[in-house]
Amino acid sequence: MTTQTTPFPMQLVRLLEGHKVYLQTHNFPDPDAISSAFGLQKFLEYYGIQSRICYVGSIDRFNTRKMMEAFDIEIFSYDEIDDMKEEDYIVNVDCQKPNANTTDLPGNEVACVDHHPIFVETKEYRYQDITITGACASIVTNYYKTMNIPIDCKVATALAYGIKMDTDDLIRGVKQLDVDMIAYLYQYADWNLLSSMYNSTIEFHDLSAYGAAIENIEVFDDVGFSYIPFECPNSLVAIISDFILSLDVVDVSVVYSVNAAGIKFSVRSEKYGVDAGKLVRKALEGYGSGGGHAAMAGGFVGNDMLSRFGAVYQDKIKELFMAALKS
Ligand SMILES: [Mn+2]
Repeated sequence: MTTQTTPFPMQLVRLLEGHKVYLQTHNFPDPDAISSAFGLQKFLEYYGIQSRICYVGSIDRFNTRKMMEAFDIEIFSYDEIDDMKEEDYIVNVDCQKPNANTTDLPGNEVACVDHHPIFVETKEYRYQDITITGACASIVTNYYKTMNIPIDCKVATALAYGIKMDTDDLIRGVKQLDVDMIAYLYQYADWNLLSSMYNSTIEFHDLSAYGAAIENIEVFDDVGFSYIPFECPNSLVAIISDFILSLDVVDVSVVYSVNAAGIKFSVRSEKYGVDAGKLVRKALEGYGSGGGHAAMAGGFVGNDMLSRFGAVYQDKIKELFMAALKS
């Protein structure tokens, strides 16, 4: 006797059928989060399920905003949504609840499609596809391949962009699935459109943040610390952390910006044995929150806790990270 099993992605379709669906990305969504949600939205649409993509925070990068236009993506800030009800279904995309970067919205989080490690506190989802890959967009691409359904050119291009961005062009945290999915998308995507996404990626006013980071850099062993002492978008802090990591003498970078609400951290590691996610979590324990992948992670310390850092917060931050590295 053979048993007929429902292919995994179809279980998500069945779960969502008949419900009002929101696809919620992590706060301040990046290209991987947006492309994954967009890919999933079109996948569900193929099976007759309508959904809205939403996020909390802002879309503060030029290249991320450029995606909306290039790929015809419609995405809503939660501020623009006033009719979400408790019975509405939410799919967490490129994030998990409860995590500091995933705001708890009124709807019911029934499903999760993500590539971040599972936290102890991760909520039980009715549908949970958490696969450790370089990009969440790879998981979503695989849904099309598994079900062998057509993929629109703009969707394919957006997914390829998400994979390329989150894996730093297939070198950061990359897994076989990422490489396979880029190969799969190649035939459907518009590679000229994709390459145009790489033109003009730095905005003129970003230069002041780069300038501050260069001025404030200090290197201890192979750990590069730097900070931007003024308001700076989260995504730019992340890009500057990548930039500091690219220095020959730096294998672990800790970059933070001082914003109105507190200090936002972006941590990178290319050092064997140093897991960026665990490092930031440990360093900020008791002060704030942090987490992420082995290669890239983020953290936050709110203003209420800042007083405990003393007059020279830069020194305390160095001390916390160096201690966490040594333990
Ligand atoms: Mn991602």
